Amino acid sequence: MSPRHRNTSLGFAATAKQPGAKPRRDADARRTQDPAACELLEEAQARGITTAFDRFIAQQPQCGFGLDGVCCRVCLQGPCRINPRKAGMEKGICGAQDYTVVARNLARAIAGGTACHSDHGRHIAKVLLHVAEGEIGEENYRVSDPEKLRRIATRIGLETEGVAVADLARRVALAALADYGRHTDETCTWLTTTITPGRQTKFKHCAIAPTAIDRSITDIITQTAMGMDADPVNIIFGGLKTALSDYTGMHLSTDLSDVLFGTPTPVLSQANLGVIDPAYVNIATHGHNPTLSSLVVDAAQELAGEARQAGAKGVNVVGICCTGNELLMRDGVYLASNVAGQELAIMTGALDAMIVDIQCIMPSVRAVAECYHTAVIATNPLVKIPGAHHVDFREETALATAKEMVRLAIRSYGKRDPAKLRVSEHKQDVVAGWSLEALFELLGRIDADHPARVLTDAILEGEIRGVALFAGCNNLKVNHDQSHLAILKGLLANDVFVVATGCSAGAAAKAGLMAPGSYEEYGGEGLKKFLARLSQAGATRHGLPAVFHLGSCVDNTRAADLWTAMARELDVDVPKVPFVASAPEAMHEKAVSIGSWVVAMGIPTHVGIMPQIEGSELVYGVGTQIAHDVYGGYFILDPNPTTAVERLLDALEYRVWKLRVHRKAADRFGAALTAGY
Ligand code: NFS
Ligand code: SF4
Repeated sequence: MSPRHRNTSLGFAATAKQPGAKPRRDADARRTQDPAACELLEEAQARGITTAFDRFIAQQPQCGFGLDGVCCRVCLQGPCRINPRKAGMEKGICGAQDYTVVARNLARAIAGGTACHSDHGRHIAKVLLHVAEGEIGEENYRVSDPEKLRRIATRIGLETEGVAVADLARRVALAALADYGRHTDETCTWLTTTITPGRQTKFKHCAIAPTAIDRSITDIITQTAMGMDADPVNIIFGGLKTALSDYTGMHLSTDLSDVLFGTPTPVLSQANLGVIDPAYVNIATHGHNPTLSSLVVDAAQELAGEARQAGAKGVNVVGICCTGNELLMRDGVYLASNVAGQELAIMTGALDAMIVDIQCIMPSVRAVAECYHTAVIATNPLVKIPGAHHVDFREETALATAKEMVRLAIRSYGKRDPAKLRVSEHKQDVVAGWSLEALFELLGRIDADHPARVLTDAILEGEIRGVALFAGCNNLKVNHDQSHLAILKGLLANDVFVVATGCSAGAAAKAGLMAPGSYEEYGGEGLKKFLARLSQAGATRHGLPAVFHLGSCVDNTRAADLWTAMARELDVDVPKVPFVASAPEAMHEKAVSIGSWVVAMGIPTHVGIMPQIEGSELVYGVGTQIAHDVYGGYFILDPNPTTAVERLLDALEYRVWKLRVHRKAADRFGAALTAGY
């Protein structure tokens, strides 16, 4: 078994305890790699404003039972804290053992993540349905990519010939909604129609193919209640079924967002807090759902004149977290920050409003805003923040409501305190917008009929070593962005083709790893050669980046489509594809559910923050070893970026070596490549 790690031993808290360590406030610079965040943490110190960075330290030491996942609060007899080494504490009051409690907590985290993503997907599907039925006016939403709509319809087996766009949109939306509440035994449509036949069989054999998203969430909560399942392996299988529902909800969310808002194409923009320009009325959209933020962008354009009357140059919309990624991908909207920097955006003193929708919004933004003029506006009935404005955002009146919020920001602009301006100079150019379609267009310059083959050929010929997906959050247990950047740079220098989503993409963007031409600085010789070939094979509007921005967290399914396409091209199942994933700073329950389905799909998955499973050798072993035997994917749990790079490269090398050996054998004996898992 791998050595155990405690994140706190790596974090700042432990450093501060060393003899002679500087007092905690002066050491804030060591909490982040981001130069803009560093400046604003100093500003916070000067103004006596508390941030998440401070509260992390105040929380130390965190409870060991919680860190190990052995604290059970499932029933009111608890909390029961399990300690196998202490007589009388080996079991909870009901007799639940460490492995049951750890597996239960893990499965419930997967349920939480799945609920978040699938709620987001359901919302998008309902908007599409209401657009198709004419209940929402054109000024609010419309089908922006009818071609993608047709491709999706064909994929899920709908007749498209001679069917009008609105009718097709209605049928596709209804098919998506059916994946939420089916009562029969068929597997979710968005799962079966997007994965390899090998994965379909595997999921059926393990009985983890979900029939309905909502059902699998209810099932796992039931399965993990007091007095229900005590078998950790059965609980984990239940968790994986829920995680595959997560995949389903995410995939349909990405698909239908592309239909409504357009499939991203390469676009030039900028990232980091320096995009907040004091000459403009600045509005940050923060959260996840593009239905709100995309309308704020429209409203901002329409009301630029009113902003000018108020003395500003116009309205500047910037993004935070995944709604920022959605806008960056489609409209080239500036990305201000990933999740850890959300409070810091307010401390520039030039943010006039922060409009939030769902997920990853720290309640503290309101408290920080109290020291400034920034209006915090919550918009979702499930997200109310005491003291913040609340505007009920409804799709039928979306544009009107968005305008109302932009006007509020313009009024707020007039209340700025010049003495509090702390504008940052730090920003980097970014070329984003790499939907799978855009990526395939790029690869298709070399082989238009087989874009995925361009990647697999380059891997088999040794030009590049494989593909890596970077995903996930920031986690204040470690230095902000440090692990993202260290592992990204390590893999790039070793010729790995890298795609990124979510806050990991944010880290790459802010650090210049998505700047046009940045591959020349960060890529190893092979990767440079590969990307230069692509670049020269067609007219490039913007230079290619080192790291390709695939979108928000729900867009991790774009990466899944990529490894599925590579598997098809190689004529193998996913566990043989040289593809790895890494979430260097996983934080949210959503990261737990994503990591779980990525592993079930057959991908070696690094996580740089120890999940709360160390209290059970059994559960730890299932995730890191048994998963490999069953699914081909497994977790690499390693908070050390240097060894993480080595282990990810090893995983790629092993797969490439195996492919080459099998290919030789297949050529020699005329056999198929698909033997094994
Ligand atoms: Ni993903 Fe995006 Fe960021 Fe983590 Fe939160 S914003 S959905 S959960 S923190 S990557
Ligand atoms: Fe304790 Fe069992 Fe209740 Fe959990 S379910 S709190 S272990 S009695």
